[in-house]
This record gives sequence, C-alpha cells and structure tokens, in this order.
Amino acid sequence: MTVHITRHGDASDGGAEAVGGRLSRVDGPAKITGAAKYAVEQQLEGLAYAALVESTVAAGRVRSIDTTDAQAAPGVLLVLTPDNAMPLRTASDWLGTPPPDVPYCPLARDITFSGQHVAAVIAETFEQAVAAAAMVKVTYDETPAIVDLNDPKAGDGFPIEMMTKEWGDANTAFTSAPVRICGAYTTPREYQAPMEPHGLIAHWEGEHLTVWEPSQWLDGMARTYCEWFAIPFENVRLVSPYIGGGFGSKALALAHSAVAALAAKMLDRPVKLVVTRPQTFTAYGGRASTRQTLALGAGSDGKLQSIVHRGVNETSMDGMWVEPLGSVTSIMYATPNFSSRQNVVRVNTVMPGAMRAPGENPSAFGIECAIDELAYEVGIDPLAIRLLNYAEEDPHAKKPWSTRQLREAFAAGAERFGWSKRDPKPRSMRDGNQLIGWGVAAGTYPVRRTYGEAIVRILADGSVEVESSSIDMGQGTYTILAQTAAETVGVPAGDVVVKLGDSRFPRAGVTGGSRLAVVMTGAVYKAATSVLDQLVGLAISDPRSPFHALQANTLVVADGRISSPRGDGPDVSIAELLASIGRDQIEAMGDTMPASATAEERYKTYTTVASSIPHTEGDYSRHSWCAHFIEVRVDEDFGTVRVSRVVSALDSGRLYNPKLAESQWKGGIIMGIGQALLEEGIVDRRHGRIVNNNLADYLVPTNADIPDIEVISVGIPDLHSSVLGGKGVGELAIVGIAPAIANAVFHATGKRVRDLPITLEKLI
Ligand code: MCN
Ligand code: MOS
Repeated sequence: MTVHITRHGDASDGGAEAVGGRLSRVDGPAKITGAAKYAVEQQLEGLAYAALVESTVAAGRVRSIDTTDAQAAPGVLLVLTPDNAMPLRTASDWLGTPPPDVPYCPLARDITFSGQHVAAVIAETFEQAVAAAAMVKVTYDETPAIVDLNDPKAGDGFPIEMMTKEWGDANTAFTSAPVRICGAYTTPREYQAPMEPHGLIAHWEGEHLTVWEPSQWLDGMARTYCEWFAIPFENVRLVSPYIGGGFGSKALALAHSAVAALAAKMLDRPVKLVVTRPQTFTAYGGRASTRQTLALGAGSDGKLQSIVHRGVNETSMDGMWVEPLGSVTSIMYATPNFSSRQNVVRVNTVMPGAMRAPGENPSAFGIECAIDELAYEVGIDPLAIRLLNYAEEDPHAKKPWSTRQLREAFAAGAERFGWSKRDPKPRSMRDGNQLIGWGVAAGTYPVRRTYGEAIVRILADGSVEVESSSIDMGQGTYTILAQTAAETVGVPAGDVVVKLGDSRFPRAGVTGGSRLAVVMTGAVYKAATSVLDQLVGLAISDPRSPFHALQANTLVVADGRISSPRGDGPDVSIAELLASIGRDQIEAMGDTMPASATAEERYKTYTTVASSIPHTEGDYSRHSWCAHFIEVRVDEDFGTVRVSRVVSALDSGRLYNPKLAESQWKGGIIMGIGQALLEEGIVDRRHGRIVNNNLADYLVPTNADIPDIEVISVGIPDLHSSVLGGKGVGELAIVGIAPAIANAVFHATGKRVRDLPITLEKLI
C-alpha cells in the first residue's frame, strides 16, 4: 500500500516550530537554570580525583621521578608513573589506520613538549590530589628544543605532497605579469578556549567502561577507549549530554582521558580528572601557527594571471597535523595559472588540532589580504577587484558550484554597510583622533557530509522522541532536530524530546567540519517520515482505528492530531489513535547510509573520518560563502584598534533555524575579531612554554570588544548539498574576518600588518 502523507507546513505557515522557523534553543531553560548536568557533574559513589603532573621542559628525557612524599600525603590512593601504569594498546588514528602493535603509555618518559603528562596522582579528594601532585619530584635530562616555527633551528620542514595544487604555469606567468605583488602572512598559535575545560569521569563495571566526557564524537572516542583496553566496542559507553564549547578540541580521546580510565581500572573506583585552565593549553593542541607567502601576478586592469602560494604550518615532534593552507587560495578567484604547495615543520609542541575552520581560516587570511594589496597596487576598489576575478566555477575541481551566492553576498553587504561612500585613499576618513578604516574580505567553507542514524519514536501520549549519539555543544542540534521531527511527523515542537550525547543511541560521525546539521536533519527527516508512514498506515489499515471505514489513502497529521484531508471524518489526537489500536509506541530508524552497507563499513563510517563524502563528489563543488564588511577605528596616538561595525552577508543555503544560524555566524565573527586583534599563544624562547596559559593573559574578546554585528542570509536551498537544502553554518563566518580587519586597518592607517594579531606595537 502506498500512503500519501500531507505534511505539516514549513516555516511560512508552521511558525517558529517548523524547519526554517526561529525557535529558541530548547536546551536554553535547562542551561540558564542550572538544571543541565554536564558530563563531569555526575555524582558517583566512591569517586576518586586525579591531578596531572606535567613536564617543565620541552625536550629531553625524564631522569627520575620521586613519588615518596606524594605517596605519603593524605588521601592519596595512587601515584601513577610510567613505571607502574597499566600498559595499554596503541589505538588507531582518526582515519582508522591500523596502529603498530606496541604498548601505549599516556605518561611520557621521552619529552617532546612542555606540559606533557609525566605522572598523575589519584586521591580521595580533588584538593588532596592537587596537593600531592605538587610533591612529585621529577628531574630531566634536558635537550635543546625547537620552540616554534620562528626558531632558527626549525628549518623549512618537509613537503606534504597531497597539499600540492597546480595548473598552468604559475611561476612563468607571475614573472611576466605587468603587476606583481608578494607578501608573507603569518598567524600565531591560537587556542579554542572553551568555557568548559576538558575532563572526564571513568567508571568500570567488570570489563565494561562508562565514560562521562564532553565529546564532539562519541563513537570515535568510544573506539579509542576500546582499542586502548582491548575490549569490544560495545563494552564502552560514552555519555556527553551537554558540552560547554568545543570549537574542534573535543573530538578525540586524549592522553589525560587514558590516564583517568586506566587509573579507574587499576583502583577499581570511578575516577574524575578535569584539566586545569593552564593545562587546556597543553593537554591538546590549538590552531597551529602558520606562515604563507603569496605572489599575485595581474594585468594592469587587476585581472589575475597567476597565484603562487607557499604555506608552512607547525606540527609536533611525533604527530602529524596538516593545516590546509591552500584551501581558500585555490578556489576563491579565477586564475589561469596557479601553484600552491605546503610544508610542515616539526617543533616541540603538543600536536596542534582542529580549531574552528582549520585550513580555511588561515588560508583566507593570506589570499584575502593579498587580493586587497593587489587592489591598491592597480588602484581599483577592493570590492571591484573581487568581482573582476569572480570564479564562475570551481577553478581547482573544474566543476560548477552547487550554489554560490557570493556575488549576492557582496551586493547585500556593500549596500547595507554603505560601501559606496568609502573614500578609497588610506588615512582619508577620521573622527577626531580616530582613524577610520573600511575593509572587505570573503570567506568560504566546504560542505562536508557523512552519514548518520537516528531513531524517531511516537509514544503513547502522542509525544515524539528522537535519539542519536550526535551532540550539541551550543550550535543548536537539540533544537533543529526537534523542529525537523515536529514538522515531519506533525506535532508541536514542544512535544518532541531530543536525546543526544549517549553512545548507546544510533550512531553519528564526528561533529566537525560543520556537517552535523546537514547529516542529522537528513537522518531525522528519514526516520520521522517512516514513523509517520507507519502511523498513517496503521490508522488506515487497523480495524480498530476510527479511520478504518474511511477508505482513505491519505490522512493529515498536524499539531498532534490526525484527520481526513477533506475534514469529513474523525479528528483524533495521536494518543487517542494509538490507544484505539492498542499500541504504546511506534518507532523507526533513519539511516542515511546505503542499505547495502556492511556492518564493518558502518563501524568504520561512524568511528573514523575515512568515509567522509568529498565536497566535490559527482558533478558539483559544494561550499558555503560569505562577505564581511568591517569598520575599524584606530587611535592615531596609541595605535589601539577597535572594530566598530560589522556587516556580513552569508550563504549557508537554506537555514534550518535562522535565529540559531545567525547566532552561530555572530559567534564565528566574534571569534574572528579575537583572532585579528587579541589572540596569540606566546612561547617562552628558553623553555618552550606557553607563557600566557590562562584567560587573563590569553585574551579572548569580551562584550566590550564587540560592536553591533549585522548578519544577512543570502542563501538559497541547495539540494546538491543536502536533502533539506542547507549547507554548513558553524565555521563559515570566522573565515575572512581577520583579513577584513587587516584590510580595514590598512585603509585607516596606510600600514599593512601581515602578522596576526594586529597589536598596537605593529602599527606604530
Ligand atoms: N544551522 C542552520 N541551518 C543550516 C545549518 C546549520 O540553521 N543550514 C544551524 C543549526 O542551529 C545548527 C548550527 O547552525 O545546529 C550548526 O550547524 P553546522 O554548520 O552543521 O555545524 P555542526 O552542528 O557540525 O557544529 C560544529 C561546528 C564546528 S565544526 C565548530 S568548530 C563549532 C561550531 O559548530 N564549535 C562550536 N559552532 C560552535 N558553537 C558553539 N556554541 N560552540 C562550539 O564549540
Ligand atoms: Mo570544528 S574545528 O571542525 O570541530
């Protein structure tokens, strides 16, 4: 039997609760009243507390660890060192590459960075653990460290061939171009600085491990734990109901996670370990520092003839982090000749990691400053030069864009900002001793896609439950999945309960690369459609149903009620229908993987990043786009820079919830302002330590740093990108903010700062 379903309308007639509506965050009340229980807030019987001891040198070897005093300190249960730690197995990386069959110890003897975990103390109370950790005496044989990318010992590193992107003959075309500009652009170490620090509670029951830990990837982290302890995947349960921000840093189980889990096993007690704020700078990596050179060759009209791009990023001594610096360079503008290559340099740091728009973010800083420099060189407007070199198709993949509303973004942003009133001359606009500058830059982020699963269940009382092991770290997953299920089934959003953040629920891949909304709305839509199919099917076919005699092949489900389309039959609530047919629930699984996928393929898909679908798969190149227009005020005497106005126009396709998307975009813009003006991990050149490892010295923007921000959506539904027409939102808006500010600062002052952050000493 085919059942035709009349769906509840969309935002145009469904109000805030439908997909596309401005529903407020459904998790909001729990968060602001304190009812939301974060992972490490669980109260467990017999909980013990762990504190880490970290290396004070950046390179060398641990000579000795004296634990005598620590062991005798009050409340101490265990002082863990490499000598007594239970050996673990090495786990595979996030691609699932089979690991070497060697033991793994999360406490190091060979030191490759300052802040590496060398020992840990577990005690009855947190205070006792911290006090005893300070009594552990470690001595080192220190060797010279390469402290960062600028260390003379660092060298040029080694090439990453897969990052090479080339067409035409870029060097020759650059040499013969009538106009040539060349610049070096650098970005420092930057940190995700989430409000909630990393931590976990590990609890063993026999061979079963439960971990409460903030996580952007429950299934991936569960895999790491099961591999470390050589237990079946099913024996590990990860729980992460709420997350106080991640920004890329909470996707992996890290060394401190292993410390807590193995201590819990050795003590047979639940163990809680939360890193201190200073440890958030070394327990995992922030954004790698980068250096790029850009050589642009153009005609005297400003039309690009060649781009030659070279990039370098730092990585750790024993890990490989590649920050794809050519990602925006290779697609933003049309050029007949192009060359981008990248090296990676090993330095004594914790392995850098993902931070909001890894790759695209520093990449845009290079190309979007360079194109601005070219505009001044040829004497045309910075917005006009971007339109002149507009890429009508993906210049690298040589495929049409799925959708690219960038021209519309430039137009809408410029109009709203008043760009046409700009005097092009640097230092031409002022307000008293404030030099005023207006800058523009574009940004982009690829549409990353994977697969996802979700269960949608209609309960006896007519309410709807959604379950998925995906997560919400503040982006709005709870809310948009409630909207998707509400609209698809036909119930008020208030009757939908979304349960996330438990690895017992249907699987989901990593929440990274701004893909979760697209992936999970797809899975929930699929599950909700099939549960609705079942509901209507039962209503029509079950002899006990009030609709049985109606001989209808379609029914309307809306606002939690079922009726016939002509309004001539019964009109009952979902709860009444379920009662009449004797069902206490119906449920369906939505799975976006091909039905033919094997169990092994599914495991790999959800526990590694190996099976992401390329954004250039098939006939199209899929990306989100944006254009930022920024006003800065630079104090002429002091060189202080303040951002006084931001207008951004963004194309993320169809928005599932404009209120939340706007909030995401504003968050990205605020983070970009911090990157442009404030954020820099400062490395002590003698010991290779991050000196400003706290939020008093590592500056992130506060409300006083942030002006009015206006965001304008210029997206149109993109059905090549997703079932519901949306593209990525979460990372897009940070891309292009720092160059827009650097360009505005140049316009204000005539001074080109190519090294982030733009601090006053660089302007005087
Ligand atoms: N959305 C929408 N319409 C779309 C797509 C998304 O309305 N077409 C809205 C939804 O509210 C959705 C949100 O935007 O929940 C983000 O969706 P998406 O772009 O798919 O990003 P993810 O859900 O995958 O979130 C991850 C992304 C990343 S990779 C980083 S880094 C980041 C970000 O989200 N970290 C964040 N935003 C963050 N926001 C908060 N508060 N905290 C973080 O740590
Ligand atoms: Mo986001 S940096 O991809 O978690």
